[in-house]
Amino acid sequence: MTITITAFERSPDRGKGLARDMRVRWALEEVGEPYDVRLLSFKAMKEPAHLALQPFGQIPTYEEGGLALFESGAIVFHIAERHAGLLSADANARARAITWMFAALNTVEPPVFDRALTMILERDKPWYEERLHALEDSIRNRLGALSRRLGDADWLEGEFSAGDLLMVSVLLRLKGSAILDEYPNLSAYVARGEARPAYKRAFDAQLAVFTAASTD
Ligand code: GTB
Repeated sequence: MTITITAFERSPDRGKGLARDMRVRWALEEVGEPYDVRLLSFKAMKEPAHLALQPFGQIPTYEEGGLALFESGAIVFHIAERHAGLLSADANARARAITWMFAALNTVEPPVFDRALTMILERDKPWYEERLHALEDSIRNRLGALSRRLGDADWLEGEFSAGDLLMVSVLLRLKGSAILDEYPNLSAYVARGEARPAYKRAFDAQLAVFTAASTD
């Protein structure tokens, strides 16, 4: 059954791989599933055809036969459940990896994403510096705990899992920032994720979309 996902026709990140289709592409590459991509303009994302798939008018979505999913975390979980390679066969190890998936999206991503949004949307506001510092404090709080837990391990729970895939995807938003550099083991963790062949294939595929759109 052909898998089709949606992505930005022209990603505002200019191909840096920060949009959330990247984590879905990466998961599909990890498990070796081919996929098609339907590219959407911002306008098309708000039209009924897409809203029927994604009620909030966002990317990514995932379609396979009669199944249509939205929410990148749910999509990665679905892929990990259906295919070997992202969740252990051992029930406890699997449950721990799923816990890290939730931790990535519910505990670490919110302040990381809010910081990025604040830097884009609130730079001219009188509260900008104060809000940025508060968000950076929250991020440090999360990264400090994550760094202590990871220690010198390669991955969060033994083998690479969907938990690592989502955690690295979230941390990548901080790449190049002084904050991530404060935690050398997390910087190395992110670099290990990026060095995975599946990550590179996914990254190149989304970059090719941006490059093609730029030469139109
Ligand atoms: N919780 C949902 C999920 O995980 O799937 C959130 C999906 C979401 O935020 N989608 C964004 C979107 O469609 C794209 S990824 N936005 C358009 C809209 O809401 O109208 C978020 C994103 C956007 C842009 C960048 N960037 O330019 O760097 C990075 C990430």
